[in-house]
Amino acid sequence: MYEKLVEAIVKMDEDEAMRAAKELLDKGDDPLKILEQCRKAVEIVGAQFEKGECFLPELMMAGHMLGEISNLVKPVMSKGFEVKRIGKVLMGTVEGDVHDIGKNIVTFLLDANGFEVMDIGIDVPPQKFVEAIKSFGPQVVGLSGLLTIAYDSMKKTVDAVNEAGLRDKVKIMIGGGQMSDKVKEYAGADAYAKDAMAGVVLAKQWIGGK
Ligand code: B12
Repeated sequence: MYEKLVEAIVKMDEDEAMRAAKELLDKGDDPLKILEQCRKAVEIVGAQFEKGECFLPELMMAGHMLGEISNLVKPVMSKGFEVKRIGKVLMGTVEGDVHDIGKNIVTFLLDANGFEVMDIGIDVPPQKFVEAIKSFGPQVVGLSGLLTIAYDSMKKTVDAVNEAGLRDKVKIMIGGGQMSDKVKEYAGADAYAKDAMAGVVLAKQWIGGK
C-alpha cells in the first residue's frame, strides 16, 4: 500500500494518492509514517526535476499533493495529544524562499505537542522575525529554508535578532531540505533539526527542560 501511495504521487495521480493515503489511515497506520512516505515520493520528484526529467508544474503538483495529504492526516494526529500550552515558538520560512510544506508540518506538530505557535509564513524578511519576537515573545524561533540562498537569509535573520538585542531571549533552530549543522554554524543558530519531530524534541528540551 505504501508503494501504491509513493507511485501515485510520483505519477501525479492525485485521486489515487488520496485514496491510498486514506486507506492507510483507515487501516490505523501511523500518520507520521504516511507523511514520511509522501516525503520520499516528493524527493523522487525532486530528483527527477534536478535531472531535467520533470518541470516546475510537476514539482508544484507534488508539493500540492503533500499538502493535501498532510491536511488529511492532521486531524488523526491531533487525537490524543495534550492541549496544555507549554511555551511559545515562532516559525517562518526565511527571506527569498517560498517552500512551506515542511514548515507547516513542524508548526502542526509543535502545536499538537502543546506549544503556542505563531507562523509568520514564507519569504519572511529578517526584520519581520525581529518584530514578531518583540510582539509575540517566543522562547524558540524556528527558521525553515530549502534553498541554498536560504543559508544567507538565515544568517541575516540571526544577525538581525542579535542587533535588536534579542539573541539571549530566544533559542534558534533551523531546518529544511538543504540545511545541516554546517549551516547552523554559519548562520549562528543554536541547533539544526533534521526533521519535524527533532524540532519538537529540541523545543521541549529548551522550554520545558524535558
Ligand atoms: C515541493 C517543492 C517546491 C514547491 C514548493 C511548494 C510549497 N508550498 O512548499 C514549488 C514548486 C513552489 C518549488 C519552487 C521552487 N523550488 Co523547490 N522543491 C520542492 C521539493 C520537490 C520538495 C520540498 C518539500 O516540500 N519536501 C517535503 C518536506 C516535508 O520536507 P522538508 O521541507 O525538508 O521538511 C521536513 C524537514 O526538513 C523539517 N523542517 C523543515 N523546515 C524546518 C524548520 C524547522 C525549524 C525544523 C525544526 C524542521 C524543519 O521538517 C519537515 C518534516 O520532517 C524539493 C526537492 C526536495 N527533495 O526537497 C525542491 C527544491 C527544494 N526546490 C528547488 C528549487 C531550485 C526551486 C525553485 C528555485 C525552482 C525554480 N526554478 O523556480 C523554486 C523556488 C522558489 C522560491 N523562491 O522559494 C531545489 C533547491 C536547490 C537548491 N540547492 O537551492 C530543490 C532541492 C529541487 C532540486 N533538487 O533542484 N519547489
